[in-house]
Amino acid sequence: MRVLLLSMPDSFEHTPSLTMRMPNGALASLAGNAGPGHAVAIADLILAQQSVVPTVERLMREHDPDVVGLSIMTFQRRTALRLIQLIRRIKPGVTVVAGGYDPSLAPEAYACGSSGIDYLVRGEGERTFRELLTALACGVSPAGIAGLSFRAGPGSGFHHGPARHVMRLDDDPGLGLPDRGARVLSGYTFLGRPIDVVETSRGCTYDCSFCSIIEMRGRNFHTFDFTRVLADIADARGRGARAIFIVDDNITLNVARFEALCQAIIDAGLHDIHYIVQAMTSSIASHGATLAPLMKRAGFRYVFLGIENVLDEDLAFLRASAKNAQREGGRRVGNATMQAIEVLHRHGLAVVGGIIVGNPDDTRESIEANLEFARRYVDWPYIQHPTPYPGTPMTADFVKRNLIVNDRLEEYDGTTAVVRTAHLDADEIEYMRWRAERWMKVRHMPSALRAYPGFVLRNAPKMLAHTFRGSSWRSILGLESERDVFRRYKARRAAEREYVPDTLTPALAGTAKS
Ligand code: B12
Ligand code: SF4
Repeated sequence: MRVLLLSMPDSFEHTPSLTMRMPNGALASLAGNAGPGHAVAIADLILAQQSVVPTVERLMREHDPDVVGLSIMTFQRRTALRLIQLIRRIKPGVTVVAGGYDPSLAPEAYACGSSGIDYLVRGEGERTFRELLTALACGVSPAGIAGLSFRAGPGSGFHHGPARHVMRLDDDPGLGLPDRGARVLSGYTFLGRPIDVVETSRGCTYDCSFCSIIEMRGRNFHTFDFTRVLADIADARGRGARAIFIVDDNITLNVARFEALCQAIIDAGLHDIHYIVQAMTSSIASHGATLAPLMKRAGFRYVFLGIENVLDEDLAFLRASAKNAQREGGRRVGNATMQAIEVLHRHGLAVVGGIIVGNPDDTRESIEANLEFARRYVDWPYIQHPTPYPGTPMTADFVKRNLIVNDRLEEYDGTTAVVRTAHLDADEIEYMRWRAERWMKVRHMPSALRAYPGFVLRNAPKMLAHTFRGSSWRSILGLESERDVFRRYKARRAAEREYVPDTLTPALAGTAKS
C-alpha cells in the first residue's frame, strides 16, 4: 500500500519556527513498523506552516496514497478535520486513519461520518496500524483488530475493537527502528542544529492530574534495551542530527538506568550530540550529584524540569507533590525544585522551567510568586496554563468548579488561558504570564549566544522580534500600553491558527468537556 503520514502544522508559543522544529517521533516509528511491501512517506506539516494546503495537495499528487494517517493532539483537532475534508476532495476513495492523543482520548469527537475518518487507532499505534495495513492490502475486514475503531457501514458511528495492551518494548520480536528515511520535508532545527527525536522508554508511574499519559496507557514504565537506543541515536546522527530530544515520558523514573545510558552514550562516542531531556525534580535532586556530571559528559545541554508550581497547594491540585518531593532517608522533607536546579547549574546544564499558573485557587500573588521564581532561577521559561485535555482528572476538576471559559480547542495550546481561577479571569492570567515571560527569554540570550554563537549572531533580531510580537514603535516609545501589545499578539496568534481555511464542510464538533 502507498501510505502518507501527516503530523499537524499547529504549534505553540514556546516552539518558534526559527529556533525549534522537531519531527514527530510517532510517525517515523509507525513507518518503521508498517510491515513489508508498503511505501510510506511522512510529512511533518510544522515545516510547511505557511503553505499547508499547497503542500498537502502536492504530496497527495506525488504519492497518490491508498491510506492517509494523521497524528493529532487536541489543539490540532480543528486543523485535522479541515485537512481531512481537503484530502477527501482530492481523492475521495482514500482510506483515512487518525491516531495519537486526541483520537485515543476523545474518539467520540471523530465519530460523525462526515468527519471523513475511516479508522481510529487508539493508544500505541505500531502493531495496530501494521495489522490494519495488512488487512487492507489483503482485502480482509479489519474488524476485531485490537486498538482499532472501525465503521460497520458508510456513515455509521465507530465500533471500538478491544483495547490493545501496551507493549513491553523488550518483547521478541521487538519494535523496529523508526524509519527516518520516509520523511519528505526538511528543516528540522534546534537553534541551528539539525534535530531529531529518540525514545528510550515509554510510560510513567505517576499520575499528575494535568497529564494525558495515564488515560492513554495506564501507569507503567517500559524500556528499550541500550543496543536499540544506541542504534537509534546512531541512525539519527547518520542522517545529520546534531541535537536529539529524548521524548520519553519520564526517563528519570529509573535513575540507575539513565546513568548507565549516559555512560553508554559516551562509550559509543555519541556524546558530540546536544541532548535535551525532560526530568523530574525529585530524581534530579536526589541523584544529581552523580547523574548531572554524567549527563554533561554525555552531551546533555537543556533539561526540561517539571517544576509545575512552587506552592504546595498548587502542587496538591496538580497531583504533582510526590514527584517534586525532596526526600531524606525515604522521608519527604520539602520541595526538590531548588536542589534540582542548583545541581544542574553546578554541572553546566541549562534548566527549562516547566511551570503551570492559573490553577483554580490561584490569586494574583500566587501567580506572581511563580513568575518571580522563574525569573530568578530558570534559564528558559516554559510556563503554561492548566489546560483541560480530554479524560484528565484536571478536566473533571475544572468542569466541577465551572471554571472553563473557552471551548475553542484550537486554543488549547498551553499558552492560552482557557480556564479562569476563583479570583482572576483567564485573560488576566494569560497577560501576567505573557508579559513576564518575554523578559525572561531575553535574559537567556547571552547564554544562548555562548552556546550557539553563529546562530544567535545571525538571528538575534528575528528572535527578539518573535519574543516581542505585537510590539510597535509606538509601544516602544510608551505611546501605547502593554495591553494594546497583548491584544495585537493575541490577534496574530488567532490568525496563525488558520492553517487550513474553513471553506469546506466544518464537521468540527466536540469539546474537551465531553
Ligand atoms: C515529547 C513531547 C513533546 C515535545 C515534542 C517533540 C516532538 N516533535 O515529538 C515538545 C516538548 C516540543 C512538546 C510540545 C507540546 N506538547 Co507534547 N509531549 C511530548 C511527550 C512527552 C511525548 C510524545 C512522544 O513523542 N511520544 C513517543 C511517541 C512514539 O508516542 P506517541 O506520540 O504517543 O505516539 C504513539 C501513539 O499515540 C500512536 N499515534 C500517534 N500518532 C499516530 C498517528 C497514526 C496515523 C496512528 C495510526 C497512530 C498514532 O502511535 C504512536 C506509536 O505508538 C507527550 C507525553 C507526556 N508524557 O507528556 C507530550 C504530549 C503529547 N504533549 C502534549 C501537548 C499538549 C503539547 C503542547 C501543546 C504543549 C503543552 N501544552 O503541553 C506542545 C505542542 C507542540 C507543538 N506542535 O508545538 C500533550 C497532548 C495532550 C492532548 N490531549 O493533545 C501530551 C500528551 C502531554 C500532556 N499534556 O499530557 N511535546
Ligand atoms: S511525571 Fe510527567 S509523565 Fe508522569 S504523570 Fe506527571 S507529567 Fe505525566
